Amino acid sequence: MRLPMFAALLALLLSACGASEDAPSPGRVENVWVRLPAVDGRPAAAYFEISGGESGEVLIAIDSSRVENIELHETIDEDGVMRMAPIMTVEVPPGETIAFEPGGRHAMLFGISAEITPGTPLPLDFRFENGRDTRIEAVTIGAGDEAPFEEEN
Ligand SMILES: [Cu+2]
Repeated sequence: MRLPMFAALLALLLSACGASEDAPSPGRVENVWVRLPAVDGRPAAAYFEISGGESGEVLIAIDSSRVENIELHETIDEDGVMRMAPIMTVEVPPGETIAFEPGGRHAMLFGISAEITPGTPLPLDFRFENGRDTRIEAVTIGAGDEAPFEEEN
């Protein structure tokens, strides 16, 4: 009678171990902030950091109920002329962090709700290729305000 019980317990323990191996810790989105436009109707820009976790992450989109359209952009230096180009996906390798920061990659927010003023949290839904969604309340600041998070590089 005792042996089947032991076997059942062992099976339970093994399946618990298996579960943790199948689900490596996911990446994270941190330090999310939005600089609102100086003039109403202009786009805002969002900045953040994404870590890849143990398995790596692929960011495919950002949505918000308060913004009509959000695009991912990179900044390209073409013979000293800076211009923006859309990027479709952002691949974050395991253990690495990719920063979206002023002068580099950023998310462009077109048609932002007029109710969002500096200091109003703005919900952003980060969508990943593996089907995971993460909602973050971004910190919003005015056009001339200082960035709210220290840059760590
Ligand atoms: Cu842009």
